[in-house]
Amino acid sequence: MKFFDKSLLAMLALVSVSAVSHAADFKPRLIRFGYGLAEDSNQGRAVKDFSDELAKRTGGKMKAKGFGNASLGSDIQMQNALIGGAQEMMVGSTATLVGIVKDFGVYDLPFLFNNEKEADAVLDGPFGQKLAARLQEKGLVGLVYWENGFRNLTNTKHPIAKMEDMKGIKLRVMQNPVYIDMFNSFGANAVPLPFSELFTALETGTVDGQENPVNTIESSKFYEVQKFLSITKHVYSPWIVMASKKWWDGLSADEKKAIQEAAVASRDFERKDSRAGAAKAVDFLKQKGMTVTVVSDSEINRMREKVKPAFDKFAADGGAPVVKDLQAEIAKIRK
Ligand code: TK8
Repeated sequence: MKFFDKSLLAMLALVSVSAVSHAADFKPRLIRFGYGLAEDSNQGRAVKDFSDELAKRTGGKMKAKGFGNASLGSDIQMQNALIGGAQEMMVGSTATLVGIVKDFGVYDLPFLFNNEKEADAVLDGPFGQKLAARLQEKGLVGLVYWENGFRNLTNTKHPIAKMEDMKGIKLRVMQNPVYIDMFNSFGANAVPLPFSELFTALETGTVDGQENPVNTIESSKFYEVQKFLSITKHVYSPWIVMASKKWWDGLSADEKKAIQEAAVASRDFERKDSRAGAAKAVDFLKQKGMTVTVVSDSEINRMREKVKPAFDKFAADGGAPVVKDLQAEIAKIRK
């Protein structure tokens, strides 16, 4: 009996030692994951999904807590908090990264992608990965791209069916020169503002309109303060999930792997969720009283022509190589 006890103990000890030596290296960690949209949005649901996926992979040791509604700050404020190491993770528009890596403006050039499939291929392929990797030297780790989506216009003044209808509309755009040039060239008065100030700006009439994917127009309740929706799909807008490089460098290899895997899983979840939501959003917005105008292909082509100088300006400002790379990549995908 005594012998049995001892050998059992020894065996247990051996088992537990080997279990420890094979166990992945996870520390208990709380990740503050900030985002700009409502909790009940495609962005909020995907942050929740990331958090579940990460807990699953780390036996609950690594926890990501979502902070929605820009409660940790606007996209740009959060980028800076990540760089400084005061916040661990965020998701936001690639468009707001132009102050850090100017070439991110390339995704904002209008009418680049014909559909989501092309966007996925570019973003997940070598082009998107190479551009994301350039954030590292600036203190950010770009993990995956999520879908924000094709952007459409809303305003309070009148239906917009053609470029001329934008004349004089005070239109909030993201803080990004490509957007400013694009909408000014269409005849609108582009007003750059952080997303976190947008609802109030629309409500108080500081601006007449804005442009965002239909999912966001729904989840941010812009239908409460906007009457007219025009389907223009002028830009396919990506979101990018990022981590603070300062923080990332202190993680074990296992921890990094778990985050990367959870990020990829959340990306697949988010794209499905966003696409399902976008398919239903226009009907929802009509029910809420919005007047919807589908801008014709011939009017879109006129906009495409009109906006060429904005393309040329981006290229002349040092963007030429990245535009060329992206166009070559798109051409490859279309073949
Ligand atoms: C949310 C923003 C938003 C973007 C915008 O923080 O600013 O209009 O489309 O999704 O990143």
